[in-house]
Amino acid sequence: MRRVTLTQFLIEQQRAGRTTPELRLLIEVVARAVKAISVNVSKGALAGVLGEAGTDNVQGEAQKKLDVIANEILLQANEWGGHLAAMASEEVEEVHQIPFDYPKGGFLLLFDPLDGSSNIDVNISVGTIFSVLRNPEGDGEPTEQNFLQPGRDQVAAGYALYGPSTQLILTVGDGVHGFTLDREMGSFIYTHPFMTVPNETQEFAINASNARYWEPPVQRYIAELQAGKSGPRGKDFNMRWVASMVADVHRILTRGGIFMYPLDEKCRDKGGKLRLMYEANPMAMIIEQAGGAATTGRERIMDLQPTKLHQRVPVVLGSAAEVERVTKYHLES
Ligand code: AHM
Ligand code: MG
Repeated sequence: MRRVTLTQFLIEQQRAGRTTPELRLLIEVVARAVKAISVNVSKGALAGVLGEAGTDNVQGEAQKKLDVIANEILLQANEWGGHLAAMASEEVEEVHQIPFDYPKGGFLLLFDPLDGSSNIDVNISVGTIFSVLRNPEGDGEPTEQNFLQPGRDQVAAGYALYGPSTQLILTVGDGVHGFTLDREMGSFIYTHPFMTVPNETQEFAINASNARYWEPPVQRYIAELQAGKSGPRGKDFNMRWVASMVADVHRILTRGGIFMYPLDEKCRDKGGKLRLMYEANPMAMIIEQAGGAATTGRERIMDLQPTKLHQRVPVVLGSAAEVERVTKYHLES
């Protein structure tokens, strides 16, 4: 079998005019950081990287040691390459500026360094999610305002899944492509070309312990799925909830389904649970590029005009027919 590495894939994309040398470099540097995070995640207790860091992040959540390590790896890896104007991280309150002694480039990089961090200490899959925007023209250091662009303006998005194998899933707006880390060689190999979300599905992912807080359209939709063969859907549905968005979305990308973190009474004040810029937008781009759909239950995620860097939103994504049904139930109510 001809083994195509991530580097070769990106160079071929560049030759075909689908990416630029600057974006190629950016993705390669993110992939290098992902390899370093993967090494740390896989060492676990042997490297003393489990447990709490003893600090809170901007969201007021206790940071795990690996949250802090992954964040540092991504910031440091991406500072020097000359392809970025600035970065923003779920773990950092303010925009991260490029140190003055490095050249600057035209892109903005946003990331959730370690998604699903409640799973770290129990040795269950976690991930990294990233999104790339263009820095709007203008002088001076990028501000929060520069980042507040709708998801449809993303030039690339991706995630890494640190599971039994480490995978990198990527889109530059021309389909979704998956790579698997060859740990001995230290390179990502192109293993999953043009991934698509099957339209027909019998699987759903939601934190069912929040059922009593859900809004009526979500209650209705989930009740219909749970009614199985004898209910209005006429078939049985299965439920899975890893509680790592990356792992739950990856399952949907592989075998279809719907993932929901809807608005509920518990997260209403915050606007939702998941973050628009670091989680919802990049995952929405990947799912749409794979033929699926992504809404808040009411509107397309990638059409939202962000108002804050750390904004939270409800998320409904996956197989298009299911997402459309959930959205219809919301709009009817
Ligand atoms: P994190 O970025 O702090 O890890 O939080 C996001 C995670 C998602 O990966 C996952 O879908 C959700 O939070 C799990 O929430 P819950 O604790 O309700 O299961
Ligand atoms: Mg997260």
